[in-house]
Amino acid sequence: MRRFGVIILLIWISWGPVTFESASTVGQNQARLIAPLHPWSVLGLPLGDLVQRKGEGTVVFEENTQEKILSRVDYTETWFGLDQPVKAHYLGSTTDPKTVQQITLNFPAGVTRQELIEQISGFLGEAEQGKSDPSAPAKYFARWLQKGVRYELQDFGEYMEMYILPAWFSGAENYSLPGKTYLMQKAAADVTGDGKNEQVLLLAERFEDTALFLRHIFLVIEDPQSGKGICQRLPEETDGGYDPQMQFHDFNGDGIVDVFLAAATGGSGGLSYYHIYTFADGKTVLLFSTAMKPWISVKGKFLDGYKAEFTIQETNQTHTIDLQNRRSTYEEIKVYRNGKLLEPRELLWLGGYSLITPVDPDGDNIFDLRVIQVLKGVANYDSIAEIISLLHYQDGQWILAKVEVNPAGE
Ligand SMILES: [Ca+2]
Ligand SMILES: [Ca+2]
Repeated sequence: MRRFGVIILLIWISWGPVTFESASTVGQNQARLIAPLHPWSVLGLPLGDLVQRKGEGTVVFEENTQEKILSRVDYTETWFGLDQPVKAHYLGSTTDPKTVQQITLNFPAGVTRQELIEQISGFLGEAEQGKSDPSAPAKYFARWLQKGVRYELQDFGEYMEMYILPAWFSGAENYSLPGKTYLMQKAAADVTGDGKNEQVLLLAERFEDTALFLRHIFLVIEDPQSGKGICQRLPEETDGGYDPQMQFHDFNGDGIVDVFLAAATGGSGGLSYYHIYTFADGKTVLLFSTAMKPWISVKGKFLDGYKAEFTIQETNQTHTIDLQNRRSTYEEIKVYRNGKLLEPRELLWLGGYSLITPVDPDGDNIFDLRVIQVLKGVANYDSIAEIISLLHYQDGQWILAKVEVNPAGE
């Protein structure tokens, strides 16, 4: 069987020590790595850059009368936290410069299909799986979609392979979207309220093939029968971000699930954009966005004795925070001298959103928003208090239901 579909000449070259990069380019929350380099940042990368970043590998050149063209690089490396290393082939495109267009994994013998699918699902979520078409060479398949990357496992009986490819959205032209639109997440949910599920697709356009920051994020709501649908682009000023995700909850209490969207902005403060759309009765309404009016406003200042005082306008409550634990820093950067403020200084309230979580405190299946914002002291790095508010949707508007203050880091 032709596994790679191209005639290749293998040449073994060593490039020095293997370097495994940290996950910092992918996202800090991913405690366990899918692979040494996440496919999302590798697919589309020039092969030469891949070798530079990953170091030693087995380099495969295409046969050509004039020159040797790098067409593939192989590494033996850890994937999906498996005990045994996996043979990973990074296949180059036919275009110039050659970029990684597919990663093929050969799994070691000794792992059963069920074990493997279970292990991978721990990283990628539940698989779509089943027996392959009788005409296909493989016996069984399992597929995952995660973060704009498709993973397709094929069990050929004697061996198992996985093909990893960019998850291009096949219907881009139906909605006048760019050809390179990624499918980030898909779900079936009745967002219109007619009792039938729609196909809800979270799509994104990148600045370039390996850019981590997404240029635009879109939602497509499709009727799975007719394939017809609508495409909703997020509001232009907040339609970019990293790692967008959607959830389905009813926020406005009409009994129909709404679409909650989160995307990190990647700023130094670790902020995110949030949106909620409702598609009830076929009408698209933006129910919530972090660009809407600020829900709370905070004003405060430093006080003598390493303290700060601030007032939340909406609750008209004043809070005092003890800042003794950072006295040496404040003395060093000349905010205080011997506990005395050198000059009047206000606290920084930037109003950005650190985290918004859908919550249902009373269990009535109508969700509220738990909103965390951070009050800063002398600079963005100096978080002094977390302001946690609860927003509840009622009679066509969001109402501030509760506000809590916690010293930062506690
Ligand atoms: Ca529906
Ligand atoms: Ca609703």
